[in-house]
Amino acid sequence: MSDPDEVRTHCPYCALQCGTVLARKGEDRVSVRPDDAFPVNQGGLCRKGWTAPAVLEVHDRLRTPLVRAANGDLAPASWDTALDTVAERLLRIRADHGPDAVAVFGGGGLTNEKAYLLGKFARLALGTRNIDYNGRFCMASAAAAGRAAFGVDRGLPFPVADVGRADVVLLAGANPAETMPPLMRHLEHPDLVVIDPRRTPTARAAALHLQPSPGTDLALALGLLHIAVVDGLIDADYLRARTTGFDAARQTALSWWPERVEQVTGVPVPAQREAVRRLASARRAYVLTGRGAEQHSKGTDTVGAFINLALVLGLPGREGSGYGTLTGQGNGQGGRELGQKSDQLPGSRSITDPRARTEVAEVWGVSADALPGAGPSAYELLDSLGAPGGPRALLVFGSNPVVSAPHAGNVAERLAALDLLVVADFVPSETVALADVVFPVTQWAEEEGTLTNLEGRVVRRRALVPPPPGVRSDLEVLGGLAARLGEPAGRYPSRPSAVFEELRRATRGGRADYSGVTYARLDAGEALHWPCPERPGEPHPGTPRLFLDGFAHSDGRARFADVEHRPAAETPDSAFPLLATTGRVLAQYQSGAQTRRVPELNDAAGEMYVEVHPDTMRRSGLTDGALARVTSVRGSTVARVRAVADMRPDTVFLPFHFAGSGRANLLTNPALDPRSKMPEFKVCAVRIEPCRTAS
Ligand SMILES: Nc1nc2c(c(=O)[nH]1)N[C@H]1C(S)=C(S)[C@@H](COP(=O)(O)OP(=O)(O)OC[C@H]3O[C@@H](n4cnc5c(=O)[nH]c(N)nc54)[C@H](O)[C@@H]3O)O[C@H]1N2
Ligand SMILES: Nc1nc2c(c(=O)[nH]1)N[C@H]1C(S)=C(S)[C@@H](COP(=O)(O)OP(=O)(O)OC[C@H]3O[C@@H](n4cnc5c(=O)[nH]c(N)nc54)[C@H](O)[C@@H]3O)O[C@H]1N2
Ligand code: SF4
Ligand SMILES: [Mo]
Repeated sequence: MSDPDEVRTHCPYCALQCGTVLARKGEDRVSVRPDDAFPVNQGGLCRKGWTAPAVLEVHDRLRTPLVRAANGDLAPASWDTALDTVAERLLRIRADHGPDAVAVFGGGGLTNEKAYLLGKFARLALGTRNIDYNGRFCMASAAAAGRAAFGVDRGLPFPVADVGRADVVLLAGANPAETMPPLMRHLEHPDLVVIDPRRTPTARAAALHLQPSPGTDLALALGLLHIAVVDGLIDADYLRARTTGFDAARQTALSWWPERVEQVTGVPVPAQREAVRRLASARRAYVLTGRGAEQHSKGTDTVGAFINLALVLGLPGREGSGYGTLTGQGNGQGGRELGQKSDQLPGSRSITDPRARTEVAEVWGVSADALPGAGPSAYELLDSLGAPGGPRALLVFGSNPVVSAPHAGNVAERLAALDLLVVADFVPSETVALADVVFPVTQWAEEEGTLTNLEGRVVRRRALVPPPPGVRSDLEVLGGLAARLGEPAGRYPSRPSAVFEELRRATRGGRADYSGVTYARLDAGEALHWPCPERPGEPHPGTPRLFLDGFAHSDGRARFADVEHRPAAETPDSAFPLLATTGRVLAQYQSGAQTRRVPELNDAAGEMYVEVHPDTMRRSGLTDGALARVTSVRGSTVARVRAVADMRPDTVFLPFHFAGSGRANLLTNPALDPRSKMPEFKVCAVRIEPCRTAS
C-alpha cells in the first residue's frame, strides 16, 4: 500500500484535539493546516499545533534502543538485545520479589489502543497492581467529583460547540486563551466570569475577573452558593425533580456569608454578587473548571462545590447549559477509562467490582481471580519506588515525571533507587536520561489509532509518514515484551485496529461504552461520543449530550456534595512568606520534552521565569529580568524575574515546563487530595531572593 499524500488527523498535544490536515512537503517533511470541517477548532490552531511537525524531525530523535552499559552510559543496542534485557530482568525481579515489584506509569497522551494494551499488559503479563498514570495529576479531582455528583465522569457532557451559544460561562481556574486557544472562538459570544489569582489573557477577555488567593476556591464557591440561596436565585423545581442532598449543602453554604468569603479569598463582596447575578440571570450558562481549581489537596471538594453552584441554578442536564471540566491531555479522557488508572478497568469500570472483573477477564480469556486489585495512585507509586517493600522496576510510557511530578527532587531520587527503569519515548526526555533501557517509539503522524477528546468524542489519529528506521510502536514494544515474558501468542496485538476491536468488547456494558464505535464509522466522518453501545439494526448514534433525561445514578438524580472549606496543606509563615502557584504558558507543553525542542516555541518562551508583583519584588530585593532563587521546604528553583503589576502581591507564579534547576516541581507539595489523590500543584509556601549564580 502506498502512503497517502495527505491525511486528516488531529494535533498531538492537548484535549481539544484540533482537527488538522497533514500533507507531504518534499521528501520526509510534513506540513500542517487546520481541518476547517472539525467543529471543535473551527479552522483554528495554536502555535504548538502549527509547529507540531517539527517534533517529527528533532535532531535528537530517539532512533535506536539504548541499554545502559557497564561504564554507566546509555549505549545503542539491537531491539532483540533491549527487549531480552528488559524481559530477563523483569522475570528475575518478579521471581525474587513478587509481581508487585514491577510497576507501570502511563500517560494521558497515549492513544486509546495504547492505554488499553498497557493496562492489560500490566495486569496480565506483569500481574501487578502497581499501575497508574499522569492523568492522576490532571483530571483526577474533577473525575472524582463528577462521578460523585452525576454517576459518570465525562469531561464535558456536551459538545464544545454548545458552549458558544451560552450567555454566560464561569471559568474557575482555567486559562484557555493560553492552554486551548481555539476554544476561545467558542467563548467570544458568552460573557466570561473568570476565577484566577492571576490576570491571565483569559481573565483580560472576561466581563468579570475574580482574583482569589490560591487555594481558596472552595470558600469562594460556597460563598457564591450562599448568595444564590439567600437572594432566592435557586431553581426550586429542578432541585426537587432532579437532585438530592441540597439541604446539607445549603446548611454549609449559609455560614459562608460574603464578608467572610472576602476575608478568606480576597474577592470583594460586590464582585461575588455580580458573579452570581450574571450566572443566575443567563438563559444559558456553563460552569467550567480547570486545573487551577482542581490541583489541590481539596480539589475534589472544590469541584463538588462548583457543581453545587451549577445545580442550584439548574444547569446540569439541561440543553444549552451545564457543568464540565476542561480535560487537559490529548487523550486524558480515554486514557483513564481504558485501564491505566490504578482503580479502573476498561469501560470506566471499577477494578473492585466483581461483575466488572468477570466481564473484563472474560474478554481477556483469564479467570477474574487472575486480575490484581487496585494499586496506589501516581504520586504514592512514585514515592514507593525502590523503598523497602516497594517496586524494584518501573516501565514508563508517555510521561516525564522527573519534570512534571510534584516534589520532583524526591521523585528523581526514587527513580534512581530502582533496579530497573525502562522508558519508551521518541525524544530523550529528562526521565529517559535516568533509564536503564530506552525504547524509541513512533509518534502521532507515524501511527494509527484513536483518542477521546474533552467532549467524549472519539477521534482518529492517522499516519502520513512511515516511522524512521529503527523505531517501533508502543504496541509493538508491549507485544515484544509480552512474548518474552511467556504470554500466549496473540494476546497483545500490535495492529491498532485489532486492539480497538478488542477494546470495544472490553468496554461493552461499561459506563464508557465504546462497543458501537468502529474505525469504519469514524473514517466515514461520523461524530461519535461515548457511550456508544453496539446494537443490532440501526447503529447507535453516540451520546453528544449526557444527562438530558436523567443523571447516571440509579435514581436518575444528581447528588449535592456535602463539603466544607479548609486551608491549603501548607500555608505561608515567616520563613516561607509567599504563596507559589504553577501552570502553563502558551508556547510550551507540559514537561516541555517535545516543545522545548521546537525553536519557534523557545523564541516565545524559552527559559524558566517567575511572575512577581513589583512591590514583592522590591521588598525581596529583586530586579526585573535578573535571576531569583525561589525556595520551599522541599527544594529551590532558579528563575528569571518578571514584574507583573496585576499579580497578587502575596503570590508568585511559575510555569512547570522547564528542566534541571528550573523545575517548578522542585518546590511543589505532594500533599494529596484524600479522595482523588491529586497532589497540591497549585499552592505551596515559598520565599524568593536574588540569585547570583546561574545554576
Ligand atoms: N500551552 C499549553 N496548553 C496546554 C498544556 C500545556 O502544557 N501548555 N497542557 C494541557 C493540559 S494536560 C492541561 S491539564 C490543560 C490545563 O489547562 P489550564 O487549567 O487552563 O492550565 P493551568 O495553567 O495549569 O491552570 C489554569 C489557571 O489556574 C490558575 N490558578 C492557579 N492557582 C489557582 C487557584 O488556587 N485557584 C484558581 N481558581 N486558579 C488558580 C493559574 O493562574 C492558571 O492561569 O492545558 C492543556 N493545554
Ligand atoms: N507544577 C505543576 N506540575 C504539573 C502540572 C501543573 O499544573 N503544575 N500539571 C500536571 C498535569 S495536568 C499533567 S497532564 C502532567 C503532564 O506531565 P508529563 O506526564 O510529564 O507530560 P508530558 O510532558 O506530555 O510527557 C509526555 C512524555 O511522553 C512522550 N510521549 C508523548 N506521546 C507518547 C506516546 O504516544 N508514547 C510514548 N511512549 N511516549 C510519548 C513525550 O515525548 C514526553 O516525553 O504534569 C503535571 N505536572
Ligand atoms: S489547542 Fe491543543 S489541540 Fe489545538 S492546536 Fe493547540 S495544542 Fe493542538
Ligand atoms: Mo493535564
